[in-house]
Amino acid sequence: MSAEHSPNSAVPANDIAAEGVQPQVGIIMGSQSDWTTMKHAADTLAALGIPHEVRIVSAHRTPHRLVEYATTAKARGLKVVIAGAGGAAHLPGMAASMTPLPVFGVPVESHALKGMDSLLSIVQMPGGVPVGTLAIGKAGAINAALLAGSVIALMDPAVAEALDGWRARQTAAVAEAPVDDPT
Ligand code: RP5
Repeated sequence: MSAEHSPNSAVPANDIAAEGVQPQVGIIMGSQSDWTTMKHAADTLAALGIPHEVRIVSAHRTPHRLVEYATTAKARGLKVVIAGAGGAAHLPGMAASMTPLPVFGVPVESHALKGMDSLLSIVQMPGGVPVGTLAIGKAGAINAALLAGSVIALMDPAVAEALDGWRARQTAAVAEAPVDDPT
C-alpha cells in the first residue's frame, strides 16, 4: 500500500475533498489495520465517480475525534457515512447515534473470531438507532459503497448512470459456462 493511498496520510490520494470537491460520502474506520478492507469501499466509490473522504476515527482510541466527525458530518455536506471496524466494533453504532445521515457498517474480519464479533457488534443495534450492516470483509466494503451510491443516485443522475453501467459490466463479465482455468 502506498503512503499516498493510506488513511494515515494527511491528504489521501482518493480523498477528492482535497481537490476542492465536496465529498458526498465519508468513510471512517477504527484503525489503520482496517484499511486493507475499507480500501475496497473507497475504490468502488471512485469507480462510480463519487467524491469521498477517508479518515481513521476510533470509537475508543480517539473518542473526541469521533464526536467531532459525526456531529459535523451532515453540516459539512456528507450524504452517507460508511463505518468499518473490527472486534468490539462500536464505531458504526456510535457514529449513527450522533448523525442523522444513513450509516452503513462494515464488519472487518478479526483474527480471533473471523469477524463474527464485528458482525454481531454492528448488526445488533437496539431499535431506534439504525446501522445498515453489510457482509464481513471485502464484500461488505464493496456493497457499502454500492449502497451509498444508490442513495446518492436518488439525487444525482450521473451517479445513477454510473451504477447502471457498473451493473451492466458485472453482468457482461459472467461467462455462460465455467472453465478449468479462468486466468
Ligand atoms: C478496532 O479494533 C479496529 O476497527 C480494528 O478492526 C481492530 C483492531 O485494531 P488494531 O489493534 O489493529 O489497531 O478498533
